[in-house]
Amino acid sequence: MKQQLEQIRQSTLDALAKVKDLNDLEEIRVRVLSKKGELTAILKQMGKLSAEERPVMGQLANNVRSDVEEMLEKKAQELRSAALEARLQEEALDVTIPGKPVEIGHKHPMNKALDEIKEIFIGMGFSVVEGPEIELAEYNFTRLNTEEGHPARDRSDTFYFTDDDSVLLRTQTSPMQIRVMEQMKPPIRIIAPGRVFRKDEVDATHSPMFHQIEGLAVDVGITMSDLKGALELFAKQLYGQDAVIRFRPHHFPFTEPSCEVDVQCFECHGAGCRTCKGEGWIELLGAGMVHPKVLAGCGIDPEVYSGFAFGIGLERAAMRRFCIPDMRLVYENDVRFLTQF
Ligand code: 2NL
Repeated sequence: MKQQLEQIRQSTLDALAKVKDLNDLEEIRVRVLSKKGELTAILKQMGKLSAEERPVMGQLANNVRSDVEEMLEKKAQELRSAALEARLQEEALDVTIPGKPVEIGHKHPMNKALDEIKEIFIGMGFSVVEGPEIELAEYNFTRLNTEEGHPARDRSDTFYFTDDDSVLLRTQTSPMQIRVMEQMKPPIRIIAPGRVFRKDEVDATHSPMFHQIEGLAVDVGITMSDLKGALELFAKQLYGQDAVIRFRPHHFPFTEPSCEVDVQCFECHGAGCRTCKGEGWIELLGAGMVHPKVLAGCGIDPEVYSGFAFGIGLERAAMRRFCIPDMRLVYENDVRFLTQF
């Protein structure tokens, strides 16, 4: 029996030398230590021993059992730490390798131009208002002294939603200014930026959707010189202190008198070149003194109050500001174009 026990100890030791993983180890444990295992089989024979032999063998059997358990546990620990070591090797991560740079975007040239223009007028005490793109013809035209039958209301120029031509995509942002005049008492100083829509074919200078910034100032004693002063300041801030502007007479239904404002070409200083198409001047915006009928229609007494208004085409302003030759570039979002700003 003693021999058998020593034999178990030895054979376990031999088997352990060949163990490759925890499964092999478990097999050994079952074979030796389980209820049907080798060691248990021997212990069952203890009854046949004499009273003197029994405690000696019992002692030895216990020694063997604890030795085997110890060997198994030691091996298990070795296997576990070897597995961990292998995994650490395999999943090694070099945290010192420089990361891939994240490309940070920037504002679209249109938004840059819009922000600059907003800042200039905010600096003159104007507030920014925004309103709906779907409008009533009443606000888009009639209240702006543009009666039914006026060519600007033509179906070939305007996107109408209804057969009676009463609801449309706004063709200008002025309807928002009408809404403000209805609700606010003067003094009023607002700019209204936003998308506007006209049935134009796409080419280098036209799009059926474009952006406008309209401005409006209404108060007691506002005159044409306030309009000239404000727009001169605007042009100098946008194009530089040496910018030269001129006012040309014009006609709009909603202003009287009306004018267009040009800035002298910054390439040729008036001589005529490609940038200004030989004109020497570049059109900047349209403006005028708010028509008394428009004021009266909003409940503002034109005998007491007067105002000036203007409208800037944002695409054109941005194209001039950043020397962009074709409006389509502004909408196409080609990164080769956008990354230049
Ligand atoms: C242009 C011309 C203009 C206005 C817009 C306006 C608004 C109200 C009353 C009177 Cl509520 N006028 N807006 C006035 C003159 C010109 O825009 O060529 N825009 C691109």
